[in-house]
Amino acid sequence: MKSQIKIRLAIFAAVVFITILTGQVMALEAPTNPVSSPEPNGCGSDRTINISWDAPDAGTTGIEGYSVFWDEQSQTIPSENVIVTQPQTITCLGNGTSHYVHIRAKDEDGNWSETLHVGPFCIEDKEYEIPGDINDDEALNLTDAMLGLKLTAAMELSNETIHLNADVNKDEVIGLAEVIYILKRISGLIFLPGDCLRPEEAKLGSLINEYRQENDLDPLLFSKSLTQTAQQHLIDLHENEPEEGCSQHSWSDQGDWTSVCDTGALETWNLMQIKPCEITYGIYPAEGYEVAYDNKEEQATAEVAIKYLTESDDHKTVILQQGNWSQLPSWAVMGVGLYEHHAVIWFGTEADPQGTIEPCQ
Ligand SMILES: [Ca+2]
Ligand SMILES: [Ca+2]
Repeated sequence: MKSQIKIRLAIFAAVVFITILTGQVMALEAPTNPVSSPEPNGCGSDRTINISWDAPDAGTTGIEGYSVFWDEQSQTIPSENVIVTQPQTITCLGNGTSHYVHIRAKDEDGNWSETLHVGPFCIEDKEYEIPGDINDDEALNLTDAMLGLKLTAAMELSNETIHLNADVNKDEVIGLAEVIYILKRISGLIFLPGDCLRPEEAKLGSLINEYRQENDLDPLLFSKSLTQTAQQHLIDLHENEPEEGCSQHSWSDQGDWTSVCDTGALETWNLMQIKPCEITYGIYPAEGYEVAYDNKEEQATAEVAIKYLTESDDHKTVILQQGNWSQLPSWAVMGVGLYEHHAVIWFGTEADPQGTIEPCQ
């Protein structure tokens, strides 16, 4: 009898032990070995952060994906939403000394792991250089043109600083090319992305707002940062046509931004959404969302673009913020670009620190 009790106790103890052991195996540890470029704990002007990590050991169960969240706290637990399916993410950060990323994994049984915290990342303002600003006083005006003329004529200079980064045609000489550029720019003959809205762009923006109002939505402010993003994207699309298989939401490797070939995959969305941050050097750090029209045969117009965009379900759900888009906060601002064969509109949920953009004079 005693030996039977002993055996039962032994079996009971074994079951308890196995349960504890199984429980320990089941708990999903945090992801490990974060590798980032740039690395944390330094301060720099490189605001696009590429970070990868190792998946936690989930035994025979696979990892479904990861929730990733950035903020300026060191111990935040991200919400239970799979943001990326691969152990890698790229983001663009605004200025600040204590950005942290928080990453947790979800296995295919629906269990969420502990959280990996990485940081702090510190982003300092990169000095923005105005093309043609020969005396480097952060303004472009006739003083720069006069200085350029003096240099062209090899006249003697009186104590003026010459800023070699003002070279607009990259021939390592400050001369007539810069003078012509400066004069055209200050007389409104050359526009840079984000300067102003051209007539067809203003018209397309108004048509978007009319369409929203017909659908009981508020009209949106024309944002300088998002228009800068839209106009920059159009120049890129026009000069560097995306390769076959890459959509019109793609960006080339010919600019000061992260290139992306959009194939519709979740992972590439992220790289498009950070473009307002990359293009404005962090002034508009929030994400942006784009709809695009293109027609290789004809010059784009506001009338044709609005017809196409509002007759396509994929596009009108973005403009009217329906479907999955309704889960985001309401659109607060938009940016409009129309150039050659393309038109793009960007939407953002955050107000623009750069404010609104005016029609070109
Ligand atoms: Ca100047
Ligand atoms: Ca030059």
